[in-house]
Amino acid sequence: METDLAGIARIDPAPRAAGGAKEGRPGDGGNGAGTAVITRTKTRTKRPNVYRVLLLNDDYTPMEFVVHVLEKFFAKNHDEAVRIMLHVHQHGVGECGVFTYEVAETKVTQVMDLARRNQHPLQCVMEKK
Ligand code: TYC
Repeated sequence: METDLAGIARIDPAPRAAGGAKEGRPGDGGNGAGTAVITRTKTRTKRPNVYRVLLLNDDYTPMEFVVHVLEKFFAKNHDEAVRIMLHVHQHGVGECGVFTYEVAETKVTQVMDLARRNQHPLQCVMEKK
């Protein structure tokens, strides 16, 4: 038996019965092909596409505002929010979390909206992991 790329098993033609009967399985059209499709039982494990949401440093956004953003939209406790904010402040960029595409997009929009409404230049971006 061979297996093609789609994982569909092919059952090779059954040997003719002794005596040389022409027909194969019932319903195979009588051409002797003897094909069948079996369903896959093995689970295909594909990891979902995930995206990192990142904060970028700038010179003007107040530290307290960034901490607030991390608590409000990324469910960080105060100590963790301060740690991430300081990481961004010192290294230029830092990760707020990892999400599926739609959730990451929503987080970015929420952060950018709040920053704009408060006239801070804070930038939040997403990148495929
Ligand atoms: N660098 C800013 C300051 O000194 C603080 C800051 C931290 C801004 C993180 C943005 O993503 C940021 N006020």
